[in-house]
Amino acid sequence: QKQTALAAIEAATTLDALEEQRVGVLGKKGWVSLALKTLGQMSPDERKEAAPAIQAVRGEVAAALDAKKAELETAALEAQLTSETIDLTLPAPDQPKGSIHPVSQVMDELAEIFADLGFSVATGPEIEDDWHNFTALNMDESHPARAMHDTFYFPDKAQDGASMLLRTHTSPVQIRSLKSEGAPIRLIAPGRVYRSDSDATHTPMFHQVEGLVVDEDIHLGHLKWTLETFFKAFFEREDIVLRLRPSYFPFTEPSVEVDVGYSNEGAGKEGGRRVVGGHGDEDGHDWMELGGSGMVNRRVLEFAGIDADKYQGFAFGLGIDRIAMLKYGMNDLRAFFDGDPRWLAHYGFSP
Ligand code: FA5
Repeated sequence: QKQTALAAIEAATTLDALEEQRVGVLGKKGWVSLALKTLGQMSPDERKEAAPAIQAVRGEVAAALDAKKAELETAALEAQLTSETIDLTLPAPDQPKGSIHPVSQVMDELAEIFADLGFSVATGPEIEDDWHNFTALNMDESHPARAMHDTFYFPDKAQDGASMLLRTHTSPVQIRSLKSEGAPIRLIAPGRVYRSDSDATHTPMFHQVEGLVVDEDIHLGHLKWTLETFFKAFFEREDIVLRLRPSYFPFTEPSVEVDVGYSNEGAGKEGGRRVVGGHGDEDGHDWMELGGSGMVNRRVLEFAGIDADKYQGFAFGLGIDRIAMLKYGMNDLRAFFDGDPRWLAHYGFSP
């Protein structure tokens, strides 16, 4: 029996088979264990002889089991190491990668261009009070322009009684920066703004970049040059033309709407950069309204504590999402904020 067991142990090729042998020999019902139990019925003389013999067999089998177990474990480890070898010459599997959202990309691009023109970047709170968003921008409580902003108000007033809202434009940053830094000043203020509004070119949350220059002897020519220089750099095209249309904002006087025109002759051949909201005209231009601007109303300078006899300024507010649509050829603004990974994979920028 011992020889059979030792042979079986030697022949075992897996740890499971080895365990089966151990149970068969040394387990509760294994034959060595059963033999040990018979000792009780033996006479003392018989027992004296049998006991060491059984123990010897037990020891021999146990030693064989241990040796084989160690051998099989080493073999298993070696097999594992061989199978897990890393082949450095194989191409790496594709990992899903994040990308930079077109809005973030455009914000970076425009901050860089304006930095070259000497503009610093300012920020302000998205939860704003009524005074900074409207009143100080020359829109008092009864001003009809307030109604045009489709404002999200908070139901509760602030401790000081102020009505709180989600800012409807980046223009309140003009007031905050003028109050904290005074004149002269030259800044842009990119950020999120909110209006209850939604279609292909309007979303309830969107992005604007405010621009503000206040200094002595600033005039409309400075505004036009700045916007033209910015858009040529941003669109990387010399044939960009600006159209400043007379308009009205309570916080600028005079006020102009900024349309960007780009030649649609070339656009057709190059595969086109026509965008929803653009409209062509006879001299071969497509136009897209990108923002509002004008000379800062002296009432606004006064609200911000600036000497309006000494200083003048210009300001503009551009829709960042719209200029992104125009540059990168997207046609539905709502897709910007759906978070669809396929859209991001297509339009996103590699980090
Ligand atoms: C303003 O918000 C003014 N604060 C701009 C301004 C600043 C004028 C400084 C003068 C001086 P307006 O409401 O027109 O103006 O918005 C400016 C631009 O934001 C629009 O031309 C458009 O490009 C963009 N815009 C407006 N509403 C939305 C919207 N719901 N979704 C996406 N873009 C929008």
